[in-house]
Amino acid sequence: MASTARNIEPIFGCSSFMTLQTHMLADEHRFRDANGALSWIISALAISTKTISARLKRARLEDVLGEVGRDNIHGEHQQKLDVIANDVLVQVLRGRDGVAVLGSEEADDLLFVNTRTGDGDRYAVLFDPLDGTSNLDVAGPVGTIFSIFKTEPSNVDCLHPGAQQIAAGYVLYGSSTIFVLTTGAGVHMFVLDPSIGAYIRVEESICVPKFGATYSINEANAAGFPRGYRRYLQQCRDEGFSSRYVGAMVADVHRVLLTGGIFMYPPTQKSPEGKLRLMYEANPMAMIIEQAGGVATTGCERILDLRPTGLHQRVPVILGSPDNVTDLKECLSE
Ligand code: P6P
Repeated sequence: MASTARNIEPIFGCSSFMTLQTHMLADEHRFRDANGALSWIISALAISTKTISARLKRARLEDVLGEVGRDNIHGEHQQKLDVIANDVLVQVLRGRDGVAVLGSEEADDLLFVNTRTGDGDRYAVLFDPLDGTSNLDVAGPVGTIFSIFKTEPSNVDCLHPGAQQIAAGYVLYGSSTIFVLTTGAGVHMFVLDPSIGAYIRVEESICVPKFGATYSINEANAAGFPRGYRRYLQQCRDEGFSSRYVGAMVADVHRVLLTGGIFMYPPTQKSPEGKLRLMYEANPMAMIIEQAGGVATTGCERILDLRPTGLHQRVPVILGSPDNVTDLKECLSE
């Protein structure tokens, strides 16, 4: 008696149940010479960020909030969780064969972990292990940002323009833990299901809305902004925009990715070059926003075209919907 195939209920409300791991295995086929090294690195980022997410949720219970008592290379007070997140990422990533070089916001210099030449591709992984840590003590959102380049161990600086990134993304530790990834073929979003310990794909090929009536900027620095920014902000207020600013780039840019609008960190009196770092904040977020159809610029040039001068170089950052960035650039050019 032939059984009739009954309708199988969608799992997690998704008709095609896909984890981050199965997404990467399927994605590999796009790379002719894929040998799994990139998937193995994304897998390392997955297990690392699951570990970080768990530590964050227990931070106050385990008394790991607050400062370590020393500053990083940027003169910023290192938080205990900055160091914990950095150490988790370094320990897991250095164990993956394809990783040749690591660069972290929390480390002065590049870390060469596997200079063996010969078989297989080699990658540099640059990251901000925990971005927005001033939010930690008040249980606000924070994130991990990563940028992946192909490289040769012999190429000492590993500092390439962002347009050469092979992959980029971030993990937002907020009301849920969200992994957003691009490998150059669109932007895809995964949500951590703690009950099974897996990142489940919930959206593919995300597109930034063409326009959004929300701007995100630290207006406390307005006195030091170039005049065109102040003119644009007044225009937004006159047009009834909402202002949303969390103080964690991952959270503020994630809002732009999903609902449109514009995120800006302009030059300020305190940071004339801008505050955000090119290699592990601006570049990866620029790849994500451009892959989703948005615009990523310093106000003068495309972020992904910049030729880096150092691992911790700072740049002005504008990430947003095409129409919003066009309006801002008109104000900047007046
Ligand atoms: P401010 C966090 O310290 C960070 O690097 C980004 O995540 C965030 O967008 C920015 O700095 C916030 O800086 O000066 O507004 O506190």
